[in-house]
Amino acid sequence: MGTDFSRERIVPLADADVNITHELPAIDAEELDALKTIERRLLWLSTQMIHHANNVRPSTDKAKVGGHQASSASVISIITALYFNFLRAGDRVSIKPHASPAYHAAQYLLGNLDKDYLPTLRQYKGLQAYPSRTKDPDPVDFSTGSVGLGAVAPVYAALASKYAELHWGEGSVNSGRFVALMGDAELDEGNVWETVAEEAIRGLGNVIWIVDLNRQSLDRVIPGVRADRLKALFAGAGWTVLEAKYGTLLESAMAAPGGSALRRRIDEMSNEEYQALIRLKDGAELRSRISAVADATYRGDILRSLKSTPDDELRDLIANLGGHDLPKMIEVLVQADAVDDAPAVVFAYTVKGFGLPMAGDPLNHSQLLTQTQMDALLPTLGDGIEDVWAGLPEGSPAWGLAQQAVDRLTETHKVDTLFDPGNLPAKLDARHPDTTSTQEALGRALARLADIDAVRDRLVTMSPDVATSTHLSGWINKVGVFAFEEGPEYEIAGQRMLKWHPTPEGHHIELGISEMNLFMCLGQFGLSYELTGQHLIPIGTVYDPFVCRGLDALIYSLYVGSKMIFAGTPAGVSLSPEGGAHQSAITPSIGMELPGLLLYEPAFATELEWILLEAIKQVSDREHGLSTYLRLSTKPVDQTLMREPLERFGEDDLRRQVLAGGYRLIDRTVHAPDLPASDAVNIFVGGIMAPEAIEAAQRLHEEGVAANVIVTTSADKLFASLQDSRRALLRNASGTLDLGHLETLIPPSERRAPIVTVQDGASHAMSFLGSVFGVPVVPLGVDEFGQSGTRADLYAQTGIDADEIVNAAMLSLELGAPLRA
Ligand SMILES: Cc1ncc(C[n+]2csc(CCOP(=O)(O)OP(=O)(O)O)c2C)c(N)n1
Ligand SMILES: [Mg+2]
Repeated sequence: MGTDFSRERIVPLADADVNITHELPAIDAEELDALKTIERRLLWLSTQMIHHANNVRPSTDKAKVGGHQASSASVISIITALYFNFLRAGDRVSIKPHASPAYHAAQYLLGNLDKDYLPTLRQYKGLQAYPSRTKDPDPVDFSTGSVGLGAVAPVYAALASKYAELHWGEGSVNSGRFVALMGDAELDEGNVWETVAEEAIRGLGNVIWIVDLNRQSLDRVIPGVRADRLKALFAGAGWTVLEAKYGTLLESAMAAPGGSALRRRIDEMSNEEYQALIRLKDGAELRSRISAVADATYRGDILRSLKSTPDDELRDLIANLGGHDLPKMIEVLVQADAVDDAPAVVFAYTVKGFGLPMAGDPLNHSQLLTQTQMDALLPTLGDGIEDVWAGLPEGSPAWGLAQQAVDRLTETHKVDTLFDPGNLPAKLDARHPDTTSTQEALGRALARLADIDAVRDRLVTMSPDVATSTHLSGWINKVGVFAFEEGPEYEIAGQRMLKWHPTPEGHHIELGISEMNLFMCLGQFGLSYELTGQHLIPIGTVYDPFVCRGLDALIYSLYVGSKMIFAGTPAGVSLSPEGGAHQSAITPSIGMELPGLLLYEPAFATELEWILLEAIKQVSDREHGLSTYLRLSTKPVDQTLMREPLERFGEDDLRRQVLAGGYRLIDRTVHAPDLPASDAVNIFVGGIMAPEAIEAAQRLHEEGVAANVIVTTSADKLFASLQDSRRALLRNASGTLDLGHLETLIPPSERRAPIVTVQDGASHAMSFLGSVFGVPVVPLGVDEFGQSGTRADLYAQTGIDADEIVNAAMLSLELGAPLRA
């Protein structure tokens, strides 16, 4: 099993010596017996849940149901130790995806899950395939499923908890320790290491990771030396590394005469050899294989250490790993808990499928026991039960232990601090110059919010090393940078002087350049209300093209129901000379298509302010509110272009329209009343391309074409309101045909007009607009990988400048001619 790492090498780092001064827990024989009864019942129930779903429940569509008996079996002892001994109220736990049946079985024994749910694994509205905080019937703290993501989520939740405690004092949160039980192959995912190495979490003491080190993934037994390398990586990143390698039985054999040879032999053998050995049924053969070493003294010592173990007990001895040994697991968890100046990781050595006939089989990941095997298992695991779904017999010692766990886990510390959007000003009215960008406007809007105590209080910004280049300096100067302890103050000379002074009172979290970490952190801060009781409103900034680098974490965060705000900036090709690698094209679709997320792409500072205030309101509505993605730009835009529509509509109405997805900035009936409606064109323009669309419309008017310019602040909202009304029609045949906000944007008299869409993003994103009215659409946008250049160069190259908009309008009229004839 690879070379053993001595404690000395793993634990004491320069500054992280684990000084364990507390008493290790003494578990008496009675308690251990009761725990073992629970362990057996959990193994039975989780195996039975999967068996029932696959082999008993009628299959209606002949599809594979699936479930992972071996993965669950691997962590039964760890889950027993956690829920029936270690955990207490306020602890938040992430459970590896494939152990969902084991988790639900534990919740059943703790009275948090109705018995009726046990036969519903992977059934519609039943127990979900992987733990889900939004869909499972019992309480799940962290959803898992995409390996690696659920594993790191508790780290950022722990950071949110610590942030809240440092701002509002000890006892201000209802959360305790943050624990992740993860599969060892999850450590293959890069996002795990991005988190492990993240400076912002260094010193976070309330995090415990437990790695289920069964040395098997989906396809294979993982090569042996890996575990050592992994431990060294954690230690190098400042984590405290602990292990539960051997169980108490094996440890006492290793302490007996000849025992050091036995330890050496097991330590040095490959994972593959170890897995093969523990699958041997014949004890005599196992003895001869384990002692098959060339050196006679070495061989003699191994045999001596095993002398008192009869053949029929030898396999249990050799397979007695720490992760299946309750006293060992409880001991190591208490040690991990004592580490309060660094995250702790426990390597719990296990056998995949432990306790089942498939234990250690290299191909057991998706294996299922047969009915015959289940029948044979029941007498050994079922403790005489007749009902396969039976819980613990009332009054039994195991039942008593479960009741104690229920008492320990019952939350009594209530914290409920939801931000009241009534604290928001009706408007921000930050002072913006006549020409400014939406990115600068965000910076100024946040700096205004920093002056309002009740709002600043709940806001926390975060950025992966791009805070200054996304214009957060003004905000940071007012609210400070967050750190667990006060750091030195220095100034950064830049566009404007930036004070960089980390303190526990700061409101900006600076992350390393990891967009994964940004979206994981945003996601968990966006659940702080649910996980800690303290409502935090996270606002992130990230270069728009790099939203894609954190995309999986963004999707995860939305999947788990987080409510956050972020700005992707600068977006598109408008950052011009900064080049192709920094240009984003497909992000509008990401913003439009992800559930739970609203995409806004404003053109003007005033729009940005309204949208930001709305976004804060949205995240304060924990039931129905959505997250908001602001796709922004560094392009300077003439703000006076918005004056006329502001006057025409009045502030309230224009604001309503901006939030609903768009407004008519150029209205042919106002700006070209004499031109015939029969030849009208509707130009839908995404945010910052408004000036080009306005110029094109003016030229079209001169050429006798009645063009409208609809500034599309949110193609997402336009599509969503259309979808809502279509869905209502589909589901309730008596509804009326309604185009959502498009109903008022395009009056019936203009619905035959062809459409041009233009956006500093992929042309496809807004092209759906043609189908709404059944008219031709000529979509303009960024459909190629870019290069450096002036804005004019790049707009001309990609075909989104005023010339191309005029051409596209003429083409659309031609295409639409037969329709109008
Ligand atoms: C991101 C992602 N990639 C691939 C998978 C498919 N997958 C499911 S489990 C698994 C192996 C997991 O091994 P490990 O974490 O060691 O868990 P074990 O089953 O051994 O408990 C893989 C590759 C997944 N769920 N998520
Ligand atoms: Mg594994």
